Amino acid sequence: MERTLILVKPDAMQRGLAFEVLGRLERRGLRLAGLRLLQVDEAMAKRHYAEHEGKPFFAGLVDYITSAPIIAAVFEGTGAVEAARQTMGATKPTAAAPGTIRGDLGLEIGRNLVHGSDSPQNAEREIAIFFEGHPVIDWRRDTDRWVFE
Ligand code: IDP
Ligand code: MG
Repeated sequence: MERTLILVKPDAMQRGLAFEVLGRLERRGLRLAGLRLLQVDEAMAKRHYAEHEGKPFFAGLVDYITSAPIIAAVFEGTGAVEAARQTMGATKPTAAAPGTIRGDLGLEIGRNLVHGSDSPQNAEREIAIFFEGHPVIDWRRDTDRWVFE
């Protein structure tokens, strides 16, 4: 089953939207397999966002993601990466479709509430960063057959 790494970013934590974000992904049908509340430090932020190192927004991005505790979650399901990104909406909230997390709840690109992996390969890389030494649980829901064909 495909897995994706979701982060509830500090703005969503500060605004009391953590379970609004997670709930939308859960209601989509994705199965929660891992969950952590943690404070990201600079080293972890730089490792996670390595592809953006050198870009003008990189320093601000590291400040943002380290500014408050976050929730890291692993969700799994058919096409989990694409499904989660669709439910999240476009990176820039004012370009994100209504009905998406970012389109309904955000305005600014640097305050866009949620992270989701952009490929199954990156999901595995990111899960290794955020769940090293922490359980990701392999389980079956009784309702799986009503969600997965
Ligand atoms: P994604 O989160 O939709 O995958 P990426 O392009 O991977 O988008 O960028 C990672 C994060 O960096 C974004 O979610 C956003 O928080 C931040 N970011 C991206 N571009 C900008 C920018 O132009 N200004 C400020 N922050 C940005
Ligand atoms: Mg990205």
